Amino acid sequence: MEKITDLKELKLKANEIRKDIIEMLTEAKSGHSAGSIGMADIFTVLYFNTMKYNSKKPEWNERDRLILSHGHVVPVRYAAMSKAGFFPKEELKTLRKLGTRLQGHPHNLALPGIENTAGPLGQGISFAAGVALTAKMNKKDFKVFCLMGDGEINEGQPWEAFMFAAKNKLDNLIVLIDRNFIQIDGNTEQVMPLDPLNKKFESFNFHVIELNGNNIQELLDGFEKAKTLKDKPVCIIANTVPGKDISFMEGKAEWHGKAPNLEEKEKALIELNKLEEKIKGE
Ligand SMILES: Cc1ncc(C[n+]2csc(CCOP(=O)(O)OP(=O)(O)O)c2C)c(N)n1
Ligand SMILES: [Mg+2]
Repeated sequence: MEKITDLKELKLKANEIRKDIIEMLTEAKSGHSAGSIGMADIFTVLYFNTMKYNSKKPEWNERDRLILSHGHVVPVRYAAMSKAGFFPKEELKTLRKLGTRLQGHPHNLALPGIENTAGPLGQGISFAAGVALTAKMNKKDFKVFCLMGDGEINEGQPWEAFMFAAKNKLDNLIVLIDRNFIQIDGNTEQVMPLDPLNKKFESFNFHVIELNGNNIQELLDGFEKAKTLKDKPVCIIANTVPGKDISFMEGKAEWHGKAPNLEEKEKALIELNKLEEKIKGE
């Protein structure tokens, strides 16, 4: 993998990923914009700094496992994976098309590098806990990263998996909650309040790290710290802005499951291109 430490370079990558997501979703005419765009910084740091993997040998046994539990944000993963060399950028255009490897929800048998099939919320974490336990039993030292939506943990199943992970002291498991305060029906605190989320995880015997999930430096530091913590699984509560850097999308639950039309695509790309110039000038 390509390990990038330069902040500016990482910021530019995240911006490119956001542009790719906009292009892909507009072409597909459907998909989940807000969550995917909001997680661009997280995926940038994971794929270009934090995780160990080999995009030319996706099955390499020592790789870190990235398990995406809220599968609907997979466009951000595809955009990062194509940049990391798993498949050509051209293929991004096939998102959600008939017969594609880039399904609207991830299909692990379709695309090498995708660890789990997802779509039904709440399940990826159970799989991730199983992988982490197996790694411990086999004395493997890779990490298991499990990314989850905040609305996703309205489901009961994750809490069973969290108890299981704590019981088994799975300190090789790093759960990241995309705390963007939106879900399909609106604001998370109105639909099903989660706060105080940090206290919930502490009481479930997790180490808890809270950070700004749109701040590259905080993400770099947070993941490095998470890798060193012992005896308990780790939960990173990553506060993000859904639709980040696209003015008409930021913070809006209506963009949870909607794709931009052609006009909205142009507007978004103008904003992201301006931001690119700004980052270059920093
Ligand atoms: C078991 C299950 N129930 C319902 C859905 C429909 N659904 C898809 S995404 C979503 C909202 C999830 O919220 P969150 O995890 O916060 O994602 P975000 O809106 O932030 O992208 C729902 C209810 C589903 N995919 N699986
Ligand atoms: Mg959410």
